[in-house]
Amino acid sequence: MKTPFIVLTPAKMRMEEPFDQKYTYTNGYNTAAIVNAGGVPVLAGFMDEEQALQLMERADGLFMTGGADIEPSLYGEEKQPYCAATQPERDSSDCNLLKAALKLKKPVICICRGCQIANVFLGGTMYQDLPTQMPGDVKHSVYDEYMKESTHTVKVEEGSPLHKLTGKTEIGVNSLHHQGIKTTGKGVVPMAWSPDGLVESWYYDDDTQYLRAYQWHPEMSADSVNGMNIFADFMKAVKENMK
Ligand SMILES: [Mn+2]
Repeated sequence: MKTPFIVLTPAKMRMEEPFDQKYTYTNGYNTAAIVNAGGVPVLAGFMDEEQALQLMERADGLFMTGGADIEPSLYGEEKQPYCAATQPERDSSDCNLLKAALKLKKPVICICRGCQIANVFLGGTMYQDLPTQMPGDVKHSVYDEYMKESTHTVKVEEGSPLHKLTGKTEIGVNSLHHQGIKTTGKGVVPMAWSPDGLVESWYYDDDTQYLRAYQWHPEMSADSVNGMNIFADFMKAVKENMK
C-alpha cells in the first residue's frame, strides 16, 4: 500500500514591513504527528472550492489544524471586542477543504480551531471568548510551559469512539483555546466535556465518514492525553479507506 498523503490546513502569518509578505505555515507538532503515525504531511495553500476538490482527490486524509479565531459572521454573530483577529481567507479555505473531504469520504481529524470550524461548517455556533461569556474555574487558555501537560480533565461518553480508544471515562487534556463550541451543528455528536460542560470532543454521525474532533492538542502531548493513540486511530481509518 502507498504511504498515505495527509493534507494539513495552513495557518497564516503576516510579517511586518519591509518583509510585508503573507506566509502560510504549520507548526512542527502537526507535521510530526502525521509522520510518526506513518503518513506524509502535505501543507495546503488557501484553496478555492475547485482547488480544494482537486487536492483532496489526490490525498488520503485531511488534518484540520489549530490556529486563529473564527470569523463570527460565519455563525451569524457580530464580532465582539473580545474576539481576537480572524483570518477570513483561512476560514473559507478550511471550509472548502472540509467540504471536499466529506464529498469524497476521506477521513478527517480536527484539532482545536479545526474542531471549532468543522462544527461551524455544520451549522454550529461558538463562544467568542470563554473567560467573558462562560466564566468559571476551568482554565482553558494555558499557553505556558505547561501546554504539553494535562491542565483539566474531560469526561468521556461511555461507548463513544473516544471511550473505545482510551478505555477511560475520564482523561486529562491540555488546553490552549479561548473560544469554544456553544451549540453543536448537524451531525455533531459530543463525546467529551470539560468539567464546566464545554464540548471538548465530538464525532460525525455518519458510519461511512470518519471525522473526529478534539478541542485539545494530542499532537503536543503524546504521553499525557493518549496523544499518539488519537493519530494512530486516524491513520488506521485512512488506510482502511484506501483499500
Ligand atoms: Mn479546554
